[in-house]
Amino acid sequence: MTIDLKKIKTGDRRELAKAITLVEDSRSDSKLEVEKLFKNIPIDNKTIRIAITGIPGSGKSSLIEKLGLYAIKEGKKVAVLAIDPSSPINGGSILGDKIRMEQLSLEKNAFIRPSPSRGHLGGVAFSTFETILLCEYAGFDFILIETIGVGQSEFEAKTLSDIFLYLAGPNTGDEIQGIKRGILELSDIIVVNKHDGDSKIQAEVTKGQLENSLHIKGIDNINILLASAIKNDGILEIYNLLLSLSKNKNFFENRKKQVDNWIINLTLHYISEEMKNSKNIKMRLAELKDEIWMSKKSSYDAVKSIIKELKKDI
Ligand SMILES: Nc1nc2c(ncn2[C@@H]2O[C@H](COP(=O)(O)OP(=O)(O)OP(=O)(O)O)[C@@H](O)[C@H]2O)c(=O)[nH]1
Ligand SMILES: [Mg+2]
Repeated sequence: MTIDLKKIKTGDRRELAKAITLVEDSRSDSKLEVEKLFKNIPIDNKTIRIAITGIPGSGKSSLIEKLGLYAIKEGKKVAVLAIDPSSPINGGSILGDKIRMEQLSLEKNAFIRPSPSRGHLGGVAFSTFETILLCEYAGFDFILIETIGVGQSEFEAKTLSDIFLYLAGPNTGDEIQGIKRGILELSDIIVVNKHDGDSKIQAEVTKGQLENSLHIKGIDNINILLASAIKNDGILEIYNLLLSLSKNKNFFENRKKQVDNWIINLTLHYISEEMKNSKNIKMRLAELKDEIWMSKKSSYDAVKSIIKELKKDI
């Protein structure tokens, strides 16, 4: 599969989708194509990458749709991506089916891409990063990444984004108890959604509880806002806050970290592929297994010897 970058640059969606499929494909001949592709894709630092996480049902997709529509009105081009860590393991996608976003998907300045339906373990993060770069190359400047709170996906999303938004529901203290350790602290913005109808007061209570729980931890630099995605309430405030946070002085430092992370993940991927495909290592492993089994070698010595073999190969 060859990709025509000029087509992507001039707004050809099918070509962009083709390139993303290639990036998600772990076969080594695809990786060679991807390698060629990224020789010609510059890194664009004029965009904003926002990760949105929160427990299932808190309204992430609903909020993303409204934020996306607002950003388009403000002249942005919006890409919505999903990270779903369940997909590489079971070949399915929890999130993929759920990000329908009917209104947003009708917009010509929106591009919605469900999570990779297959992929390599540990590769979701770097293939998503490459997808971000491709979308930016295609002119999308407002990148929204939805992730569910499974496995390491929020932490991966953090390494891919400039701004981390945690979306809470008005679910009383139970939800706060249940939030994975460290997630609130990673956030730049916390939004308590469903600030409407019967849950309006509860959303305000939740906001107060979140403020308290952060205050107790000595954290006072996280913005907590109320919103109603359904009623399109509070979207303007969130949008403005996102824009002002993106002008933060740490922006470039954070972007450099994102690239570092990409390179490290890519390197690990290449090393593991090299190991899987190397006949020498397979042979050496077979010998070592016996030696360890008979206590002639320690496992650590075996690892060193595999690394030596790998160095020869590379
Ligand atoms: N009352 C109210 N309901 C909302 C609001 N936002 C979303 N919902 C409802 O909450 C449910 C879940 O919304 P989604 O946007 O799919 O939530 P999600 O967080 O993306 O869910 P998952 O992708 O399953 O994790 C839907 O029934 C929405 O209609 C809101 O602001 N107010
Ligand atoms: Mg969703």
